[in-house]
Amino acid sequence: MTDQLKQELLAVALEAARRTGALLRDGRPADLGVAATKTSPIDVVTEMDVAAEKLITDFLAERRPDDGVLGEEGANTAGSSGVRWVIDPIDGTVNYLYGLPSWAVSIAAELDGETIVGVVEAPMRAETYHAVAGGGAFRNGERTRVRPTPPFEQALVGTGFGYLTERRAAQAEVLRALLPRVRDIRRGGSAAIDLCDVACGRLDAYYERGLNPWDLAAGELIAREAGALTGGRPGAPADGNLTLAAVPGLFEPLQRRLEELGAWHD
Ligand code: LIP
Repeated sequence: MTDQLKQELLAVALEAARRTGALLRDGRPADLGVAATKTSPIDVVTEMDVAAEKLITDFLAERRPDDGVLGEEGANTAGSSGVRWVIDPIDGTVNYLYGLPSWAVSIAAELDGETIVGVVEAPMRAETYHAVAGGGAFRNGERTRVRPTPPFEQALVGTGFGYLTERRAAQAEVLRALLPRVRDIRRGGSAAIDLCDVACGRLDAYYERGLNPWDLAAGELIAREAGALTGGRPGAPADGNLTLAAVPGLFEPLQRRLEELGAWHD
C-alpha cells in the first residue's frame, strides 16, 4: 500500500469531516428533537444524524465511488476497491440533542479490513484529530502524544454506558468497584472524543463495553498512533465486548482489573 493512497484517503476524510462538522455546528435546529429510536427509547436518532451521514456518503460517492461504506445510520455498501469507510456522523448524539458540546464526526478508512486513516472532528472544541497508520497522531495539525504513565491509583479514566437497562446496571457495578481504585472517572458521552483525549493526554485511559465499529474505528487509530496501547479483553482486539485504550504501563493492569470485574459481559 502506498503512502500516496493514505494521503489521498486522509484528504478525503478531512474534507468530509470539515463539511459535516460545519453543517452540524451551524445548522443545528433550535427545536431539535428525536426523529427515531433504535435499540431502546434512549438510543436516539435526530434529523441531523441522518443529514450528516447523507452528506458524508454523497461526498464519498463523488470522490471515491468504488469504495465501500458502513455508517451508523444505515449506510452499508461493499465497494470493489478494498477500501471501506466506517463513519459515525454524530458520535455523542445525546450530547448533540441536548446542546452539550462533546460530540464529534468520526470517519475512518479501512484497507482490506485494517484501519489506515482516522479523522475525528470536534467542532465545539475547534479541534480536528487525525492519524494515518504508521504516521503518528495529530491535533489541529500538531503532533500529539499520550501522557506519561501514572500510578494506577492516580489514573484519570474515561468510560461510557450503553442504552440497554441490563447493560447499564452491569456497567454501574464495574464502575462501583473501579472508582475507589483510580484518581477519578470521566464520562464524556462520545467514544471518539474519549479516545482522542487519551491520544492528546487529557485522559490516562478509556474503556467501554458495547461500542459499534463506527464509534471506535477512527479514535482507536488516533490513540494508538499517539502512543497508547489499545485492545479489548486479553488477547482480543477492541470490539463490542470491550474497548480499552491506555498509556503503556497502565494498559495491562487496567485490562486485568476489567477482566476480573467482568467488564466484558452484561
Ligand atoms: C455513543 C458513544 C459513547 C457511549 C454512548 C453512545 P453514539 O455513541 O460514543 O461512548 O457511551 O452511549 O453509544 O450513539 O452517540 O453514536
